[in-house]
Amino acid sequence: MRLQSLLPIAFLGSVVAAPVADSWPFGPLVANGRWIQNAKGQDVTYVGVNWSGHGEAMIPEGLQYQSISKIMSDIKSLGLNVIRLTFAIQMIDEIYAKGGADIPLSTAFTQALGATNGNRILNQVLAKNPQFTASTTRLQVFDAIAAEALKQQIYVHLDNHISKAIWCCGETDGNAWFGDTYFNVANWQRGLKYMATHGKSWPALTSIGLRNEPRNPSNNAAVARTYNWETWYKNMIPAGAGVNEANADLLIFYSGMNYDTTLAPIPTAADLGGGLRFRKTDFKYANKMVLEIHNYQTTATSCNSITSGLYNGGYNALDASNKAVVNVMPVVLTEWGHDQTNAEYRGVYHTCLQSYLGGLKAGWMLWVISGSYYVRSGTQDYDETWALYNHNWSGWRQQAAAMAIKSMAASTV
Ligand SMILES: *[C@@H]1O[C@H](CO)[C@@H](O)[C@H](O)[C@H]1NC(C)=O
Ligand SMILES: CC(=O)N[C@H]1CO[C@H](CO)[C@@H](O)[C@@H]1O
Repeated sequence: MRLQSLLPIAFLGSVVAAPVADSWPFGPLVANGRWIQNAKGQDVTYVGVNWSGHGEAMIPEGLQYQSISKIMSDIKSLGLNVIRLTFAIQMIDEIYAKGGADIPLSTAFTQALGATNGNRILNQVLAKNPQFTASTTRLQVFDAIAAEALKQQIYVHLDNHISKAIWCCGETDGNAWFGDTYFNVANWQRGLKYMATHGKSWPALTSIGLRNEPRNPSNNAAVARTYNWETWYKNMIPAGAGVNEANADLLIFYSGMNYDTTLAPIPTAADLGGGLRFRKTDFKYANKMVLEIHNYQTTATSCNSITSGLYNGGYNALDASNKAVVNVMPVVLTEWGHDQTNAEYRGVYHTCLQSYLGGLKAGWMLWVISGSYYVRSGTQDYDETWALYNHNWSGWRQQAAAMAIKSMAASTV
């Protein structure tokens, strides 16, 4: 653990303030029954936002508009305690292809936005974040975010969002399922291990999601034939084992099928096909396993229809009183969200999740903080109406909606 590995530094009389197990984040975090807990045995409920870094530039969004420290303090001001920081496997593939060297920001922006715009955005990033230079690498930006997260005591949850760095997610984007056009399984496992290992230098990093929103690769018949729970198990289990081997401190998040809207057979250890059943006690790192679910039933008119679907789709894992539940585990809603420009923050969907998750004291991460994207689906400086931030990341898009998130955070933790 960190304390032990840092002892030699202390004996050498270093004045460097080294992270120790008795300081925040009091890690490593563990899964104990339905709770995530810190090393002091206290329950930790994640409440946070997505912050993507898996787009074409493979650089966390918004840095041309705002400094990392201000973004973090704005997140903190809402009472949020975690960022879901997304990355693309392509970034790690490129690092391997260059013998371990990552690409500098100048190249990354030019490749993603073209020479003129890439250079312009780079200069804006350097103006807002003067700790960087044109030769700072993408991974060094992730490092800087993780360092700021430590400073402001915000947990970092890394998420492998996609393989090829593009807007996610669709059934025909080539990233849908294990073995799909861009979803090379060996590269994926390698990339996860790389980030888990690299993240050992980020004390704020407490967990990692193996893969965002597995889904039916509907334009790829050969791969679509393997779209089932058996294949899910045969891929997710080795990937999680690899992460645990690379960095035993991390919680490992398992997302389900149909865009991670269902993990139905997992809590009850139902037959997955091929004689397989998910039993957490089969794994020596069972105390690192967490389930993650997404929900976007934004037009629901009844709260019951949302909560019964959530319960049967995986939230029953929280329910130790349910005799059918074999795997009692933490469940985190790592994505949900809605338009931030209208009154949806007062609607059925939002208020339902607020009361359900608040009642369960179960964690969540809102999609999304990003007021705009460097580029999304071919449009540069794309405006994100679902974002907490306004377009230029200078303030909340709608004050009342942001305050609804703040009160939801307060009522969940
Ligand atoms: C940022 O956006 C806000 C809200 O739309 C606007 O009032 C402000 O002038 C913008 N700031 C800059 C520097 O463009
Ligand atoms: C910051 C951000 O946009 N994060 C991701 C949150 O989830 C959605 C849906 O998968 C992604 O598209 C976003 O990129």
